[in-house]
Amino acid sequence: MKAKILTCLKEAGNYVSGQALCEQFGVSRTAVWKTIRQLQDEGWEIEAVRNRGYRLLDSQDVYNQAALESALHTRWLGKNLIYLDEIDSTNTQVRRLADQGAPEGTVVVAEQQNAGKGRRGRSWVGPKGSGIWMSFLLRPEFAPEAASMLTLVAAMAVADGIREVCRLDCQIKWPNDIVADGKKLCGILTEMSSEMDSIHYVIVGIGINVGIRQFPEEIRETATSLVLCTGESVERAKLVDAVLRGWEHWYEVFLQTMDLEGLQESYNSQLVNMEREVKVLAPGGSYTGISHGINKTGELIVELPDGELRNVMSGEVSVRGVYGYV
Ligand code: BTX
Repeated sequence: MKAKILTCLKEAGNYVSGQALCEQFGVSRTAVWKTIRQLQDEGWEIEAVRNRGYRLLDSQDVYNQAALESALHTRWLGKNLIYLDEIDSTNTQVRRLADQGAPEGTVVVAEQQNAGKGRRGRSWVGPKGSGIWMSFLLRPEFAPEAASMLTLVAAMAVADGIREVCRLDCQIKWPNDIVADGKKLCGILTEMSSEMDSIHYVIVGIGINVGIRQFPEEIRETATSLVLCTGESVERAKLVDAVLRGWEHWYEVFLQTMDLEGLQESYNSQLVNMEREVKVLAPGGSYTGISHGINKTGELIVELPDGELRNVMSGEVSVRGVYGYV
């Protein structure tokens, strides 16, 4: 009911009479009034004017179950959406739900993560009120080898979403970071539960720094946020919607060929290190070369000084600019 009334007020963009809301949702005036009060308590600024009705004031960053449900315009992703004030990690929570049989497209969004995960056991800083920390569940039928490409699909979705909602020209740092001003704005963690030749499920976790103004010392040089880059606040529910819609689009493109053929050109055009010298940090040692972008399976093509072309797989390596993070 809350989400429905909110959606109605958002779409109207003007006054909606109490009577119209009663009729549309088949409830009493008191029920409408109570719902409006609840929305106001959650932080929505709703004006109530006698003889005109209710009007939602400009876009506001209210972030909860109703705000997310009313912002969502996806076709299938997030139809089962769970908002939590606090959790260890949204990836871990989706894993728990997956093990209990949650359907494909389940999305978990948290206001705060206390044990956010990065790749290879690293941790992710996810403070309250200042980011989008979310994960979603897929139950694909393709072979486990293809799953590593999904991180790149997610990067496309996030970059599109940020451009649409924040008008910020961000870039992709292969394979899984979104960067702006040469610093990390977003990280993506894809996890999988599988057998030799079949996938039980995949979890795609996305962390976007939205309103963080000060980062812990260790990452101050390499991390940034939307507010630091644009100076403007962001309606997070709107950005969640844009990213999830972006996922639906690019995932469909991916499924047509089961590889990145349809995404490759767009991905490479956004690649921060395209045709630049990069340093590849591999377990067996590091080396430098020129990055020529990804191939259709998502490997980074790096040209070594002797002209040899090497296809670098994500997984164990990190890629840096020769002079720093990008
Ligand atoms: P990564 O391993 O590429 O990056 C992790 C590294 O990034 C850390 O070691 C640290 O140096 C740095 N870092 C930590 N927090 C931040 C931050 N907020 N902004 C910028 N840099 C940071 C990237 O792993 C994958 C991160 C995925 C995070 C999402 S949030 C929702 C979901 N749940 C969850 O537990 N993880 C994912």
